[in-house]
Amino acid sequence: MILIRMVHSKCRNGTYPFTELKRVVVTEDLVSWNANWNGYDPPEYNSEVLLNKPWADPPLYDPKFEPKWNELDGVINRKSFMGIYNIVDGRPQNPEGRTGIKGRGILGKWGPNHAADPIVTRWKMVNGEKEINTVTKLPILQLCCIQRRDCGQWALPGGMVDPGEKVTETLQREFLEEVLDSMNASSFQKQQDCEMIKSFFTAGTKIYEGYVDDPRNTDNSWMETVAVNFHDENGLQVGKFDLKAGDDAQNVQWMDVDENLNLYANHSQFVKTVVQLLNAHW
Ligand code: RP5
Repeated sequence: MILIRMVHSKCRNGTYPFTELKRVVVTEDLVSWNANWNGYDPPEYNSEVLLNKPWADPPLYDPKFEPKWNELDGVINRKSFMGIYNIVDGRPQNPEGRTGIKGRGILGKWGPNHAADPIVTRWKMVNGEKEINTVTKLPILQLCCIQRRDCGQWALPGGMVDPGEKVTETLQREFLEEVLDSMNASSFQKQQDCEMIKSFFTAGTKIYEGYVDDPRNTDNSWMETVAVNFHDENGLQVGKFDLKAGDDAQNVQWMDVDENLNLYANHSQFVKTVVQLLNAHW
């Protein structure tokens, strides 16, 4: 598994997703909370969509809301992969630094919001052989990705870990919901395919766990993920399926992977690690 160190950029500057609210401009040298910035006072945004939703935290001012920060809080995981995060004025502080907006934006949880991302890959084939790139002489990897319905960007078919759910369950569930449209599909409902999928998703390689540079992050709420590679070496398992978008996806495809890959948040970084691991063309 790799350690990705980066200064977040997708959750800095510009407007907050689905709003016209402008983030305070935070230059790279001022991202760290250790960088002195007297008078840093970004606007606050808490989406109304979150009010009274069973999957979202109550507002911080709700006297009945007594979260256990940095702990497993009942079935809600408020621990961060990034270590112990600070609580400042009663609010969790983004461990990667300033984002130019406070509140929790459109994220359900204050502090870490845990997701899981399956990185499902197969080789690109031509006439029954792996297709080789003529310049690098390396085989071309294909990645299963979805086009997100909320912003139209291509992304890994990940999703939130439900309270109490194991990450391994989330990885398979999200893939089925978003990519094979498990609610409506008929082709793979045969018993043997169900068993194949189950066993395919037991053999993954963990690629990353930690902070996601997600455009929805704020100073007080942020995304974290566990990204796991599931590679179909011979294309006879999940690689054989025609993909069908469902749930949050508006489109889905096996996408050829190379250095031009441009996915949502910092998903491309996770995929680059898989490319190196499998010695594929980039
Ligand atoms: C990203 O948001 C994660 O890496 C994951 O892909 C996704 C989960 O959020 P939803 O797709 O459920 O909105 O930060």
